[in-house]
Amino acid sequence: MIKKLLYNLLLSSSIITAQSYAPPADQAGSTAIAKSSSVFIGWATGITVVRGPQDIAVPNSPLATAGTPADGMKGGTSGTGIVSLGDGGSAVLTFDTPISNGSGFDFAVFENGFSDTFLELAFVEVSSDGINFFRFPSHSETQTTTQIGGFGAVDCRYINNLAGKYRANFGTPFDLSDIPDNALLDKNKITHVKIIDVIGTIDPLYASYDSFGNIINEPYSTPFASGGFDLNGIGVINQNTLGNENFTSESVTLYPNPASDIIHLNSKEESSILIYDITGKIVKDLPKSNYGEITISDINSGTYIFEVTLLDKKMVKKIIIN
Ligand SMILES: [Ca+2]
Ligand SMILES: [Ca+2]
Ligand SMILES: [Ca+2]
Repeated sequence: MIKKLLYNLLLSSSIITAQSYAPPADQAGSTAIAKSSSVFIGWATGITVVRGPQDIAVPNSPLATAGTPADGMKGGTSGTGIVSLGDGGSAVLTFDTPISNGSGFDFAVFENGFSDTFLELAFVEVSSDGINFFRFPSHSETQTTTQIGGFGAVDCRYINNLAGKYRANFGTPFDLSDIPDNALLDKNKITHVKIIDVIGTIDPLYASYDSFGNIINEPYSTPFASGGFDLNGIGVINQNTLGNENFTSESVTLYPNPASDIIHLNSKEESSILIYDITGKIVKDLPKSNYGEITISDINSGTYIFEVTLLDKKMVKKIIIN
């Protein structure tokens, strides 16, 4: 514990310039997840946006205007839409089927950065009641002595738990386990995710700070319609299907997870089942029948998506087979 504190102290001081975190998309050790990955089993179902000014330091600055709120939740479908938040602007995205804290990353945020170094960043907060929000502990190791200009470069290896760490079409993933436990937060029933633009100026008057008290230095100023964080969408990796009202009359559970050899299905109804691998390829196609258990001993170890259809409803669940 003390070691970790010391380590964090060292990281947050300007003496140490170690690049502590994952590198850009496509590089070894990156945590970036391609939008086309089949780990994404859902997308936000609603959004409200509060735009920030194009330049917070300019009196009566116009607000950012690029895109519409709906454009900021389309990551899964149209792919290219964005809503620009402006300096300090925010968006709250909602999820009809709650996000749950499954194994590893639980969701990923998409921005439209056009390169691995033009990175506009945002804080990420979650809520299970729409009222009490809890922020992912964020960290920026970027220097804070020279302002990064409007089209300046950020090294993503200095950045942790801030959305926008990766270029367009690669999600920055978040693991709900990183947020300290709190009685007002049910990590298995996340219904709201809030994205808050990091302003990026190093002027303490308007600066945004990470969880260690460091100013976060990123492209500033961005005094145009698309100023600030450009939200493209939030892809869901782990879902709380028990909260899915599609299944209130006939709730379905697949267990255990992780599993080996056999997975149990607790349904009295007939169902059909598709099992996809991580690339989206179907590895098992089981016709409609009454399944109490599914044999998986013939499937290689890895992460799979199970799609169970019964009574014309679909349930999708990520399962690790080992
Ligand atoms: Ca998790
Ligand atoms: Ca910004
Ligand atoms: Ca922007």
